[in-house]
Amino acid sequence: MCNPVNEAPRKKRMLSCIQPTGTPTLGNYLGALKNWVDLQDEFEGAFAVADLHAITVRQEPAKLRRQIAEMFSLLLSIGLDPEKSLLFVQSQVPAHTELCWLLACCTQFGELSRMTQFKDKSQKHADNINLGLFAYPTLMAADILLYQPDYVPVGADQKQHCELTRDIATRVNGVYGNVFTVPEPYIMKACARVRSLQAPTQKMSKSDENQNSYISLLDDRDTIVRKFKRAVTDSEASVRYAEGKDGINNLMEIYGAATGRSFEEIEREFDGRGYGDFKLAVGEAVADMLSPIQEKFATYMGDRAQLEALMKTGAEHAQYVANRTVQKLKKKMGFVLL
Ligand code: ATP
Ligand code: LTN
Repeated sequence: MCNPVNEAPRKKRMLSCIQPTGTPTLGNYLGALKNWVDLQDEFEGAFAVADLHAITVRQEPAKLRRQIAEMFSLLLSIGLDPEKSLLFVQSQVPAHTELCWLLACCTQFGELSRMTQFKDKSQKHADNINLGLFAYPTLMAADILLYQPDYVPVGADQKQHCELTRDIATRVNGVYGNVFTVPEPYIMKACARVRSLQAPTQKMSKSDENQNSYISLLDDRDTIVRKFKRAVTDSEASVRYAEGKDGINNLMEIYGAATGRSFEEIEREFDGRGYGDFKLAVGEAVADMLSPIQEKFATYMGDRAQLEALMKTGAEHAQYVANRTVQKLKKKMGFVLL
């Protein structure tokens, strides 16, 4: 038999990436990054800093360099373990740009023109509607397909790009024979939408002009407590989860995610107590959750040699896996391999 009884079934594979375009918020953490950590035992994971995607809008070189190091350090600090998962920087694995070209010739102009992110971003950056911005989803398809994942954990905003990846993979498989696993988007569990602290009907976003509306993962304790103290709530002064209480609902979700408590437990804990007490408790719980991450972050950022060594090992492992996929496709396409 080819599958002996004592052989564990292959773990499913999962891949996701994040752009180094700013310090992630509590929303990015609870909605995306924390899930990656939680899933890394169950899945064979690959996680990358998507720096090539970042230059689809103009970046200042010194700032980009710093943000790549920061994002890589943060991924390590939140608990992604290079012993368990592939962890790397996209631009350090040349196979991404190589596969992107091969896939570009299998992607239709019409398909890319329909992408809502392209429409939004070309409006926002009307002075720089470049080919990379248009081809962004093809590069993302390359990121994904190189590692043959079964699942891609993403937020709702990236679903359209994942659908396009599936279409490209299916097309290439149809034309050249089976090359790619066709991946599925992985819809993440609760706390997928952390709201703005100032406008709790909107999502918390790192590009919000009002800094009081979001918690950055690197905010210090005083800042975190102060931002929660100023969070918009309602005039009822009762901590309970209910329709129309967007501000309190948001704080309850955050407090629940930070402490592991259910809504009923939270309601009981704050029964008869005012919003002031509750906001302080939320601020402290979030600060307690983030402070070990921040300590590790400072250690990684303080040792550039170690950070670069981890990047190098990650890139080498990723390149090994990725090259196999590129070679397989090039051969099927008719290229002469050396
Ligand atoms: P920007 O604010 O600049 O538009 P962003 O904060 O929305 O960016 P992205 O870098 O586009 O963040 O997203 C990274 C990941 O974080 C995505 O998977 C996205 O779905 C998730 N995410 C972003 N904001 C939130 C939020 N408020 N709640 C839950 N998940 C979020
Ligand atoms: N476009 C994504 C980042 C991204 C990505 C990927 C996500 C780039 N390549 C591959 C999943 C898989 C974003 O902006 N959140």
